[in-house]
Amino acid sequence: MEYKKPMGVDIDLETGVIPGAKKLVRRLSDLKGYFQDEEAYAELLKENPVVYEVYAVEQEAKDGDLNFATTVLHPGKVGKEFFFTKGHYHSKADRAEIYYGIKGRGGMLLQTPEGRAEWIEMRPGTVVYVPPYWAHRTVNTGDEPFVFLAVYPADAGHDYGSIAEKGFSKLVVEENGEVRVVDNPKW
Ligand code: M6P
Ligand code: ZN
Repeated sequence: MEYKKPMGVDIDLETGVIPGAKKLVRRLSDLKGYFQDEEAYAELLKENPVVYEVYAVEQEAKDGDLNFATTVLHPGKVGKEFFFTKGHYHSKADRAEIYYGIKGRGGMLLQTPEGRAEWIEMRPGTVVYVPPYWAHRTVNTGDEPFVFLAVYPADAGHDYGSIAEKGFSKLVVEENGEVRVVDNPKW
């Protein structure tokens, strides 16, 4: 039997960086078609801000092993809609996931394949359980970076397809200075 070497790493709780992790950067241009307000999108695209960064420590995609990643989701809006991650189902749809809030404010939108959506607020210390089969997207509703940790099966995979096409049945927007979860008119 070959045993893998155990490890411990310290997440920088201010920046969300995991030393030695693989860094992925998503800019606004990577989220084409995701936001409702196309005019506001085109305007902000001139700056093409970084929307989020992911620091991932991933294993071979084998049953039983675990990956973990931090996400640093920057504050911002496209029109009324708060910045969010793309959101995905798992390629192996029955794989669950755990999120843990580290810094900033936001929440998670979850959705079943039938389009039933749930919104869960997250602050530092909040644990969110993503059950099997639920798509999940995080949203920054604050004015500082929203940082969280995710732990997920190494063989879960990311299925972006249907969310990229149709989005979620709910939107998270700012209306009169308040955070509102409203129906997606295009759903
Ligand atoms: C979390 C995890 C990652 C995911 C990342 C960004 O860190 O769920 O697996 O990649 O968020 O989310 P997305 O892939 O939907 O852009
Ligand atoms: Zn996931």
